[in-house]
Amino acid sequence: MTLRISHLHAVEILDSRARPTLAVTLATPEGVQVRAAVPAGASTGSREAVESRDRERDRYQGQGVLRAVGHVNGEIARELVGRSFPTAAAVDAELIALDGTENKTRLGANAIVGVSLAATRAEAAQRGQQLWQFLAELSGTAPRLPVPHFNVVNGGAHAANALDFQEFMLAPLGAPSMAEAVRAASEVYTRLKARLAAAGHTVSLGDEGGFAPALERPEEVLGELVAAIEDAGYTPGRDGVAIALDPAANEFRADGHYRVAGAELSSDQLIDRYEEIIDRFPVWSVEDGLAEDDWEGWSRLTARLGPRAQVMGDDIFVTNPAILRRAVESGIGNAALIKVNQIGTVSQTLEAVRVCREAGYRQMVSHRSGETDDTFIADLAVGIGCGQIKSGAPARGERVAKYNRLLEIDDATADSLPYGVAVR
Ligand code: 2PG
Ligand code: MG
Repeated sequence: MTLRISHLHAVEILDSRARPTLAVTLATPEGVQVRAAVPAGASTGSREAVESRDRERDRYQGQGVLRAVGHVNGEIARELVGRSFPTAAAVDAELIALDGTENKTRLGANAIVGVSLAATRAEAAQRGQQLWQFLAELSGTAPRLPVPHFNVVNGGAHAANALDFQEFMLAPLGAPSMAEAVRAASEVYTRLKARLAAAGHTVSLGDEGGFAPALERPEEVLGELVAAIEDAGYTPGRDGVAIALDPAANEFRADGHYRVAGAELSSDQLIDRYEEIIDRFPVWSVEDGLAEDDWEGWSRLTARLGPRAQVMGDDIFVTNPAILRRAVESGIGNAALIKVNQIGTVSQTLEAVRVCREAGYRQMVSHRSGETDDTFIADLAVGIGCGQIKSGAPARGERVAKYNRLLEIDDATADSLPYGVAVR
């Protein structure tokens, strides 16, 4: 099979946070037409592939992406249109070579990832396969429906409240199916809203569709979550609905300390705090518990929490195969968040997944806080068979688009795919 590109075009559109991003369309002479839209983060790791922003102050406060759009429609289209590639991975290799920088700074990671996502979709369509089936073949894994992790309370860089921890997620580990997981999340979300409103809190939403109450201490939020799970008739814990945290500690690290609810904590004091939290609440996964530059802290974090919980790296690993290899050697973390736009191409993302798999690290596919209607990550999660995804709350169109795609994959496969976290 060859992938011939007859048309490639980018346009500046908006993401869910009113910031510009790109949509890319790609067509082949055989009549395949696909589209991909690019997400963007707010709490980013310093070693992520670098997106291109116009920096023209009088236009979108400098956040425009017309230069990235121009790169797709100019240099990249000139290079790719009219050519045949053996695979979408060969298109990725071409993009990486054309950019020529370590972090995709020249053409922009947002331009490159848009083309990479579109090329992957096009190859799947050309082969007459569902995207998840094609990705499963590429990564050599048995497809699986992932446990969705619903971010129902937002703090940190995703909300204007005083909560330092960024994400409090519901993880229906004990649900019998994708449909029941979505149902549990919706029911708990509704109960949580009622509880917060009854306690006099605002029920306005953060960037990922979770509530953003004026609570400060993470333990207070966890107490509300456990109560809401029970109110909705579910069992808090791994047999029912568990909880996952993404404190995103980069964002509250200052002068070698961590600031949590007004207290200044050392790495070890923060690890103590996580241990107490895991003792008291059904928290099964902690992402970015410490900052990306605190590797020594991370090795103690992994040793102490690892036997009891998933120790997930996001900003520290940035879906980068080389960084992941170093982390594996140093025993940092036992799971990795997977975000295509952190590394910038689908093939490098699949390489990061391979590194994790070989090392016995679990993976969770993730959205970004700035999203679109694109559902690529739902298929990616099914295809790589990792059994975990996070895509925000069970509310707001750009978040539920991914969960709805998972429900449709489940239906289309007549419940034949297993549901649940992959045993590594
Ligand atoms: C995270 C992500 C997604 P952002 O930290 O895991 O939830 O946030 O996209 O802002 O980096
Ligand atoms: Mg994170």
